[in-house]
Amino acid sequence: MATAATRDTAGTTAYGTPDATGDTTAYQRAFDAAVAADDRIEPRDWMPDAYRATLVRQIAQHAHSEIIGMQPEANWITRAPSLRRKAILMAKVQDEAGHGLYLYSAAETLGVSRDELLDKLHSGRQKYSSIFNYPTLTWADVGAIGWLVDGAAITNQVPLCRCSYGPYARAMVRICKEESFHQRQGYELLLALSRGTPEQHAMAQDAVDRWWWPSLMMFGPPDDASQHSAQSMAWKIKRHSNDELRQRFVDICVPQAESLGLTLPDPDLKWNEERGHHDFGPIDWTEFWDVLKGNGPCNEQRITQRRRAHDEGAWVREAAAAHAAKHHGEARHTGQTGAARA
Ligand code: FAQ
Repeated sequence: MATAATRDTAGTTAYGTPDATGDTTAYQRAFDAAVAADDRIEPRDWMPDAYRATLVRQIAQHAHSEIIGMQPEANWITRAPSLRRKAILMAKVQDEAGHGLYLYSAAETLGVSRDELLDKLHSGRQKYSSIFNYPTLTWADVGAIGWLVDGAAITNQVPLCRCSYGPYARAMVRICKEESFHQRQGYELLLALSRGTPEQHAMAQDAVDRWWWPSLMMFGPPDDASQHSAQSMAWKIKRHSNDELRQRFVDICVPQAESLGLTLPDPDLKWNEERGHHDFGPIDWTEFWDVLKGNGPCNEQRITQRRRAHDEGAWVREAAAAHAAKHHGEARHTGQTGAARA
């Protein structure tokens, strides 16, 4: 029978694997205690199967969102209005690819392969964020994505830096730093347009009008329809409910919209003194569930483009694997490690 968990020299807790009898009771107790104590669960620790499955589901969906999320903005790289804006946008889109890589790596620590996850994305068995199924019609949409979409992503993801699963939490620290940069770039872009010509101001307002409601949907269904929230919060994967984070985001955006000189497209938006929060109008959840079912304006386009990029990139992956194998063979032959070669 397994005994209590032990602490290693780095101060993390090691929970091992159940003994030959398969009895997991002691491990379950140690896992529960670690979660209660705000310890991190690490890849080699024992964890309940459902905890592992939930993490794979959420991290994979998050990773897929990052790489699919490159498409709407990449659409504007060749048409950015100046070299400065083009360089900034290229760096941002590249950052999103990097976020996808950190997250796929975090998912791999749970025993799934990247190929398997990509296959599930391409065959529609795993989701990506609803927000990326909306089109980027004008240059101002790049600003609205930075301000609102990255802003919503940060609001959701800062608490994930305290997620109970170590590799996910650590990936989120760096991602959040980069996302806050992205959010500011979107805000600055919209500010320039808002203070520009009447046509530019109108373009910025139109983009905010179109992206506001889908951004609120990014936080997921309302709490009473969120099937996973209660368990994910008990496991400290999620630290706040979907509605709590959505409310936080609305409260952050209202004064920022005022500074931008733009209006949020919600006639019901008003400060509620008693609650200490802004009230806001009803969200069209029919639209949200419809987008999740694949019927958003760009679902088809996004996944087709994603599959094409994957197929066309096959030779790059093969060449990289052959290169790595060759160097691995050389290192073995000469007895050099990677660090010694460098
Ligand atoms: N879109 O029970 P819940 C970004 C699904 S990153 C699509 O409440 P949960 C960076 C949900 O999966 C944006 N599906 O689920 C960037 C579940 O279905 P399932 C992505 C959604 O997991 C910026 C069902 O509905 N961020 O933007 C959505 O407890 C700019 C029931 O929902 C993350 O993924 C949705 N919006 O809470 C990149 C953050 N909402 O899986 C490029 C991490 C819900 O059973 C440019 N994820 N569903 O088939 C999370 O925090 C959570 O997974 C939630 C959903 C909050 C998204």
